[in-house]
Amino acid sequence: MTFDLVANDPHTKARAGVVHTAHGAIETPIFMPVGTAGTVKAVQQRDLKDDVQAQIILGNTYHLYLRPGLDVLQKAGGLHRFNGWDRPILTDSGGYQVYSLSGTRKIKEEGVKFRSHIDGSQHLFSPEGVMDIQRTIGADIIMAFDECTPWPCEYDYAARSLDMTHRWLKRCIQRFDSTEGHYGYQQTLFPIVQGSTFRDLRIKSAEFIAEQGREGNAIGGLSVGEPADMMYEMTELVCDILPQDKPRYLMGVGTPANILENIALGVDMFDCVMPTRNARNGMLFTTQGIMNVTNKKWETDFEPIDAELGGYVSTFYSRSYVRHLFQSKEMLGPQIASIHNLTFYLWLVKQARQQILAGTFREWKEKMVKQVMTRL
Ligand code: PRF
Repeated sequence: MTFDLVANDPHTKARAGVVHTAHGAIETPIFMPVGTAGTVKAVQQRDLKDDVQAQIILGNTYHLYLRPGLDVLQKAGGLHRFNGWDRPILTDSGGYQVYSLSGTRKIKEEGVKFRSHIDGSQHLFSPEGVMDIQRTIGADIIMAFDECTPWPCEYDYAARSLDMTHRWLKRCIQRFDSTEGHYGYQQTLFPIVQGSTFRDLRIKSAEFIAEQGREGNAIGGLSVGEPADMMYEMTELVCDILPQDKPRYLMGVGTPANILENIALGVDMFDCVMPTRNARNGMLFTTQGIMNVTNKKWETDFEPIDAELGGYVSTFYSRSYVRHLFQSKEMLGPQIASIHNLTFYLWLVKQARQQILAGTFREWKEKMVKQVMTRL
């Protein structure tokens, strides 16, 4: 994997770049739709490509390991072959899902013992094991095994957890660098900065991660309940330490405003369940603001969902019709809403990239943050 830094915005720390992977290029800043179980929920791969114009999607080690399991994935020839998505894929390590999803779990130096949320069976995720699993899944970008601390978090806990995450990273690197991909193409390992919302821990972690000299770096442990200003303070601090010439991935962020503010601080890659999860509840993100399409207000609004956005579903279906689909609990409602929201998120980062290239990002961002967060 390589990264070309194409432009630095003159007025903010925003950048435009291109990430090259074995499955093609990704223009940054980019948003990556979340495909937890090997599917971006309710959206076909064809629509992800043609309508949403997704360049890279996510998968989750935790879910894919439990179901369909490694045997199936290995026999399929990896996740790309299994789900038919031939563009880049990134897998998260389970260093987040194992804490949020599994019932009982025990964190030790060796790794994390947990019970499956599906059948209660017992498993151990170790740094080495998680590298091996992500080799079998075959994503282009794989993530280190970390502990995402909850927020708020005692300083002592955050400090001890961070040291363990750093020791785990060393074990991840050791395993990753002594193994090869199963399917004949290169994969790359991103380490993850932690340290909760403590400035000294974040600095220590960013310096440690930078020293590893990997091809890209991630920032974890944010957007876990802390105020947005605190998140921005941490991202800025960390981005100023991480190398300029490597992509920076902020994990699990966020609202359209969060994405624009973090782009301004030097983040290149984002993922979040928000556009798809909220779509399934009838929340639509549009160029003019946020609408709850289930509201009575839209009952006879026959305008398209978002004429300005363009794209097939957003201009073809009316607000009234989508509201009706949600009222009737029709499956097509969540499908249209998911495609629409993802199209909007990909549009937003593409616009951001163009504004960075044109040197007009700062003014545009100030206007857009207000506009896209307006409650319609
Ligand atoms: N670590 C990992 N995955 C994550 C996070 C993290 O800290 C977050 C935090 N927002 C989302 N996904 N491995």
